[in-house]
Amino acid sequence: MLEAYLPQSLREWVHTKLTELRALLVENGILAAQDSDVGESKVVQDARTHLNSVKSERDSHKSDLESNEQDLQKDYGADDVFRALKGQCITVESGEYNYEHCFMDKTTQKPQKGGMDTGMGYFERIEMVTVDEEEPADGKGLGSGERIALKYENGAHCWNGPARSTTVILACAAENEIWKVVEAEKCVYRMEAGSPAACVDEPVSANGKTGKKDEL
Ligand code: MAN
Repeated sequence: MLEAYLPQSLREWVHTKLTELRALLVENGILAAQDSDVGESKVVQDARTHLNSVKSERDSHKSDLESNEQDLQKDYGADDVFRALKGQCITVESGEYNYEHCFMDKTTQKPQKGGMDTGMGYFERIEMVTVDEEEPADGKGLGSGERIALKYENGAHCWNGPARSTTVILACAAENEIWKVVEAEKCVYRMEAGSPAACVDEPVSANGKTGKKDEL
């Protein structure tokens, strides 16, 4: 290159200067060191590291975005009343078990004597059911009319039977509280529960009454 056309003395001077300049550029991360294993200058390596970290940040935002979008598609009931209760858990003792209901998440049977918990289903959907029951004096019952039912399915498999499932039927009450648990058929559970989230004006049933119970 250039050096070859110069007189010997100048050639040496230029060579020294070029070598110094190259060393300076390498030192400042602008040029890759010639014997570098990576073959990349420090600025290129830094840029690549930065790029990779921004990419992984982007990927995690993307998956957050997707799960939020999916969540927004889910049915959380009229006016999204169950969104605020999601993940909130209530428990009741019944027979040899404690039964837990975690709103919009899952139901669980926990032996009082210790041992393994049994999954009674994961939240699947909201349905409406018609009930007609004598209301106990303390008001802790479903009464009669249309009620919201939270369906939990695909729980632990029942020996010689179906996967456990739970229907949580809600009536309007001041507190979130499980009133009663029954195993209607083997491994098919029904919880009767009170919740302020059931005190909504909708839906209006065929007889024009709302899900609201009279005393509240
Ligand atoms: C456990 C409990 C019961 C269920 C039986 C079925 O004992 O989950 O509720 O009926 O298993 O084998």
